Amino acid sequence: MTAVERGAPDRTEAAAGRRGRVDPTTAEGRRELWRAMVRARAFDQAMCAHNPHWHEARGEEAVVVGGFAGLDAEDAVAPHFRGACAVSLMRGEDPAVVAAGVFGTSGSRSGGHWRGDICPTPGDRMIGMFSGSLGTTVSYATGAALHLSRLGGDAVVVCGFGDGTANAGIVSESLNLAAMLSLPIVFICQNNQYATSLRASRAIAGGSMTARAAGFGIPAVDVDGNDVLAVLDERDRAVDRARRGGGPSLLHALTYRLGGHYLNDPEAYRSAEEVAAWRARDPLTRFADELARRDGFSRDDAEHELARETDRMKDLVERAKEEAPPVTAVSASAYAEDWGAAS
Ligand SMILES: Cc1ncc(C[n+]2csc(CCOP(=O)(O)OP(=O)(O)O)c2C)c(N)n1
Ligand SMILES: [Mg+2]
Repeated sequence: MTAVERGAPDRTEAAAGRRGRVDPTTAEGRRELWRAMVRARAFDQAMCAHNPHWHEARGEEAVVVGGFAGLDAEDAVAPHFRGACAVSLMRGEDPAVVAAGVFGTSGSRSGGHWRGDICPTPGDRMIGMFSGSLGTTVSYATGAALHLSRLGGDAVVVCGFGDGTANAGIVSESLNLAAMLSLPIVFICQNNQYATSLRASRAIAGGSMTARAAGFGIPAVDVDGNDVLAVLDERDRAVDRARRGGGPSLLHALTYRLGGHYLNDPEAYRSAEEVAAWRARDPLTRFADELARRDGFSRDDAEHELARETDRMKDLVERAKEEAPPVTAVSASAYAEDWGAAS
């Protein structure tokens, strides 16, 4: 039985004639994706320079950008924590505000009351990591999809989670609910092949997340997670299905974490050769080569753009770090105004 048969509003009509907002068949669309990847890498590397606790997403930009580009403002997003700042930037957030949210300084959306530490402040229709408990975000995203399905219209949710997070029980509960209620949600498993030091190949029973999704009756595909165009293509297909009332889909995007789990990770669990082999498949280099071939965009231009953007991000991240909120701000919204008088 479909959601429409259960009495939910018919999404088919609302979705008629809709297309993704980034058109990768045009040079302009491809450049837009490239710029988003550059911003993702630049912000991430700027954070590495200023935040010793940072969990970098270097190497995973194709999943993040292809997975979350070109959505509408009405769509909700719930990215995996690694790479979530890039999604915030794609939603139009000012990088200085994203950085302030990570440091919990005065320029943040919360005015310094909330600190992201390794991920951005939640934003408009952006579900963040409210707790450090992995998998909870997937359930919030599923709840958001339930809400959107009841509103009518054709808005969807795109929700990312890591290969380690895939094993949290709440992820299975969420997949089950999404399938049973035919919710408008696209799940993206961002498989960077490790959960801290544990290899995904030794952790995911049933072969892969694609196989697991099939068990829930959710259409699922494996996609090359280092190819931004391939990810976007499958993501668009899945979004289109959700907009038309076809329910959830899952993309399993195989990629690789080029950096450690966090900055000072000794990485004793993998070899330098393995990392080097994947560095040769760096999604930015790969896409720059594609742009050179298809659009005459030179490799020099690509490198300059990345260097310039990284310098810009380093400056603004450094400034954000220094803007400490006033000490009085710490308790400003912790107590009722008359707390002092009442005691
Ligand atoms: C429920 C829960 N279990 C364990 C942890 C500790 N932890 C933090 S990051 C992480 C690895 C997560 O792996 P994955 O989902 O693949 O994301 P990645 O770090 O590879 O991006 C773990 C186990 C946690 N935060 N929450
Ligand atoms: Mg992982």
